[in-house]
Formats: sequence, C-alpha cells, structure tokens
Amino acid sequence: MKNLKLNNQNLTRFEGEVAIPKYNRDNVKAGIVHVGIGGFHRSHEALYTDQLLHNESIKDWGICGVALLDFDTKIYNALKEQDGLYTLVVKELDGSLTKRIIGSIVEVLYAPENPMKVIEKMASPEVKIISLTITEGGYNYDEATGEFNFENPLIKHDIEHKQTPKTIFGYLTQALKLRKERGLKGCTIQSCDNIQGNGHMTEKMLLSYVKFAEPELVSWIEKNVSFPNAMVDRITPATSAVDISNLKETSGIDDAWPVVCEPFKQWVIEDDFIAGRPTWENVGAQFVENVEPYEKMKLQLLNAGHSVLGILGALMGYDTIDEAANNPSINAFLRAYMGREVAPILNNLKGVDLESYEVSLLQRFGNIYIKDQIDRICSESSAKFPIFILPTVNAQLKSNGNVEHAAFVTAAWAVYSLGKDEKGKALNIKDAMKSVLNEKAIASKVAPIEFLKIESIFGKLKDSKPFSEAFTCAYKDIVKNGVEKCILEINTNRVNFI
Ligand code: CS2
Repeated sequence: MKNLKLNNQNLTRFEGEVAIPKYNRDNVKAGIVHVGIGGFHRSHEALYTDQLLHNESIKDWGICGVALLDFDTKIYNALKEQDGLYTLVVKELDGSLTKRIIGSIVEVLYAPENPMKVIEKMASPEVKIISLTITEGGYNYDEATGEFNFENPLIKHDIEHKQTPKTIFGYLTQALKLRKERGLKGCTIQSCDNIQGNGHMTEKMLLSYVKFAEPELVSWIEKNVSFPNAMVDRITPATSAVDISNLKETSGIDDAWPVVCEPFKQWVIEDDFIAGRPTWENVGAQFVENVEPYEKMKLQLLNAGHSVLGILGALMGYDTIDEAANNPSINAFLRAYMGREVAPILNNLKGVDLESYEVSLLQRFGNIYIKDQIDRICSESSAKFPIFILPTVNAQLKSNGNVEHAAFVTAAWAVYSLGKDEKGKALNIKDAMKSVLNEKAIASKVAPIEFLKIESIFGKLKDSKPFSEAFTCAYKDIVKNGVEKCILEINTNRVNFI
C-alpha cells in the first residue's frame, strides 16, 4: 500500500490494513473535553471511548482534545491536520503489532492560541465531563505544606489575567463561572493522572484556587461539580521516530504522531458523575464505590517499581526499562522492595491476588518489545517520588517497619541528580526542579543529608532517624561501590537474613 496521509478523507482507504472507526464521526458530539492529549490519554480513555462509539446509538460522548501548554503545538498541529485521527499500535507480548485507527477525538483546540474558545467549550451545555491528564506536577501541590502552591508564577498570572489563563486552574474556574452565570448545570471533572485520590486532589487544589480567585463560586462548585477518583493504567512509552516510520512501511499510514503501548490496560473509576457518563463498563472499565485500594496498589507497586528501575537503571547506563528489569540484581532488589516494603502496607484489596499482581508487573516491566524509555520514567521525579515512593516510606516508618530499599533508591536519585551515570555519560534529566536537585546533590557530596532537605519533596523526612541513616549509608555506599555491587550485597544479605 502506498503512503497516505491519515485524515478523514483517506480513512476508508486503510480498511483491511488496520481496524478503523466504523461509526459516522460527523454525527458524534463532544460530551467530554479532555485536557492533555499526549500518549497516555490516546492509549487509554480515547481508546475506551472509541470502542464505545462503535455502538451507533451513542453519539454524545465524543472527545474535544485540548492542548493546554505552549509546547503542545506539535501534538495540536499533528491531530488537527489528521482531523483528530491517529493510530494506536499495541505491541503484543510476542512482538507482533495490533493497529487501530482511533476516531473518538472529534475536535482539537490549542489553548494558548484562543483561551476563550477553550473556556467556552468547557462551559458549553453538551459537555458533561472535563477529564485531565496534566501530569503529577500539574496539580500544583506543595508537599511541604500539603497545600496549593500560590507562589507558582503561572498561578499568579492566572489570578491577574482571568480571561487569558495559562494553568488548568484558571481555565476550569472561568468555565465553571460561566456555567454558574448562565444558569447551566455543573459537570464532572475527572482526573486521569497517577495520584493517590486524584479526584480529591483535583477538588482540593481547584477549591483552594477558587477560594482566592473567585470566592463567590465556591459553594456553586461544591453543589454542582463532582470529582471521581480513578486508577488508570497502561504503559505508554514515548513514540519514537522508528515507530512512525515502521507504521508507514508496514501499513502505508502516514501518521505524524501515532501512539504505541503495551497490551494490558485497566481503568477503575468511582461512579460519581454528576452530569451522567458514558457506559465505559461495557468496554472493560470497572466502576467501584471506593477506588483507594486499587490506586494505592498501582501507584506504590507499578509506578514506584518504574521509578526504582528507572533510577537504578539510569545510573547503571541502561536506556530502557526492560533492560533494567531483566538485570537479575535489579530484578531481585525490586521484588524485595515490593514484598518487604510495599505489600505489608497495602490492605483492603478484596479479590486481588497481590502476589500474582506483582508477578504480572515484573513481566510487563520486562517486556522487551515495549522499550519504555528510562528518560521518560525518570522525568519529573520530583513530582513522582512524593506520590509513588514516599507514602510507602511514611507508612513503614509509622510502624517501625522496613525502609532500606526505599532509602537506597532515594540515595540513588541523589547521585543521579549529579547528572552523570556510573560510566561518566551525561544523563538527560528533565525535571521542573532540576537546578535545585542538582544544587542539593552537589551539597550531598559533603553531607548526604542535604538532599533530604528539599522540603517541597521530602517534607520532614530528614528528621526521621531510621530513614536518614539508611539514606546516608546507602549514599556513601553507592558513591564508593556503584549501584550493582551495593544491590548485590543487599540482595545477598536479604537471602541470608530470610
Ligand atoms: C510511569 C507511568 O510516568 C511514570 O513514571 O510509571 O507513566 C506508567 O507507565 C503508567 O502509569 C502506566 O499505567
């Protein structure tokens, strides 16, 4: 097949080659506004919704995708030129590829170009859900105070320029204000980010902002907006140039930004949608009363597991997660972390076999076809550690439990923040707090504890004797002996100890 640009006009030409949307996209209205149209949204919510839209009687649940940030121009342009269409490529366990063109994103908007258009869209009566993937850092939460961070210059900007906001808080506030002024119904704001109690977090952060910026809107939001918590899961690496050219070569699809992902997917959601919702349960999502145990399990085993593999693997010079996961010493270290430090603090997991969940995670991490980038996993670790790793540490400390592995990974992160791997190669660190991390990492060379003094990440953790001692000891050990030797020793001691 000849290379053809992916768009509405050419869509049926791909039939037979890959699965294509079989519903009439012209009839589908956007009942969902989704902010953050990166890989994860497109491998997850947009796919579930695409599957649902194949039921021709469902026409009100298309997605309007919003690119919120300045640097989202690229994805906006790609999707706009393709009429919202893109290819989802599932890398199966045997290395084969299952491809499907997704049609659920029926509209795309670029917020920096026309903020009012996005606000109007969010306020429009047919929109019932505003869903978000704005990353862990996007919630503007300060670990040290436990509160909304009003020091963020972008937040200050939004307070002063209400019609031209830059953050999600400015957008949501103005949209909800319009809904109230126009006597319209409220809507659901649904977080799809990896945060414990992501709905509660969204609600708390939004209300903090609104209390300050538009205080008279608070009680309306409390009555008219719901914030369900949800656990979301599907490993979705960054799309590589090779993925794009493979798609062209093998299926003739010229797609500027396809999405690649693993076969596994899971979505567990609290059923709290004030303005109605799609029947996602018909396409594999689970609706439950309380999602907390599932969230904890996923964040503290999968996401934390990723960070463990990412940080240790980066220092050892690996590029992808499967390489780290298939290194026997890292693998044994991670299993011990999961079994000794995380599993004991997880509870209420009715119907879940934790041991087989852990085994399945190790298989997913080790999948050699996924090639998830260590750089992606280590990016924004300053926002990830407090959510993925530190809740386990704090829970363990409360019961005088084990923190050795978590302290070791934190110490490895301090060494990582110096900017070089153990072979002397520069690390590609992407983190909003990169310069603070580096400054503290340098200070740690003299006194390791300095790294733990970053309160917006670690809170008061430096005051915990067991943790700071384990951290200091691990830091010195890593600098002296390198990660692999240290973990070999930890693994051996563990075996002897057991
Ligand atoms: C990863 C997640 O960003 C990360 O550090 O752990 O993106 C992870 O791949 C997804 O949450 C999987 O569901």
